Amino acid sequence: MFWAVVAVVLCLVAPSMNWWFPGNNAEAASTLGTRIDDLFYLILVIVTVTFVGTQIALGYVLWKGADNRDEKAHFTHGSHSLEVIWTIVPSGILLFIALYQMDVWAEYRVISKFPADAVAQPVADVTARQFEWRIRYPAPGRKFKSQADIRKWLRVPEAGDLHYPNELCVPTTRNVLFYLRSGDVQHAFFSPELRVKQDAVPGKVIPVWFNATKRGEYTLLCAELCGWGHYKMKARILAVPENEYRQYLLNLQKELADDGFDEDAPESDE
Ligand SMILES: [Cu+2]
Repeated sequence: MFWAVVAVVLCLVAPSMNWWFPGNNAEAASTLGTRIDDLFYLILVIVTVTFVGTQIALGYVLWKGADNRDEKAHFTHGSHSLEVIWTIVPSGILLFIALYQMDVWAEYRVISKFPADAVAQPVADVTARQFEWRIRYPAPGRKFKSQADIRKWLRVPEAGDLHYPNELCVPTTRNVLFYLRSGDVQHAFFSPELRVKQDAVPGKVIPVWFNATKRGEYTLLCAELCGWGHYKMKARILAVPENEYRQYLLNLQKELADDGFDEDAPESDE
């Protein structure tokens, strides 16, 4: 009884103590993340009902058996019909979960199911390498050049693109898409609060989208052991309102154009 009470109390207080899912009050900070969490909770409910049910059944059998000291225990090699039942029922549950999650999976991974506005205008190109994240944005007010070639996964860096390491800035409440690639070995782009996780595979350019619902600074980690400096691949994702996002790009442009030599010298545009 003690452990059962501890378990229930822990489950109740965990979200507010930040012992549960990453994010404020254990809430996902992206639209799709919320649906991924819903899938998790569905599975959690199924597992909990099964676990509690079997434990109660076990307790009942032990309780009843302890009372009955006269009768000899019944020994059996198994029951064919029971075996059939406990194979078919879990198979049915697994099949149900597999079908039920297909929409979320498709929206998460299949580019033809991505939001069209995100696909039309990728915000960044993210390259993982030992041991950092290299972010490239199109120059403010510009789209990535080879827009028409996106489906062929061909995009060519342009003069004027903005490059910055270990910080990805995106606008909030908008579907944003970036392309993920690796410069060397396999890495994995992981943002726990946004529930975004995608391997960066050498030779592949992989589109990833999300919609950050709240302003915030979110963790970006490498989730694939990629070498001695793997631990150094902690970066961040800044989600800010649209106007601040534009200002961020303008500031970055200014910063990159600054040679840092003489503050009074006139700045060139490119
Ligand atoms: Cu890595």
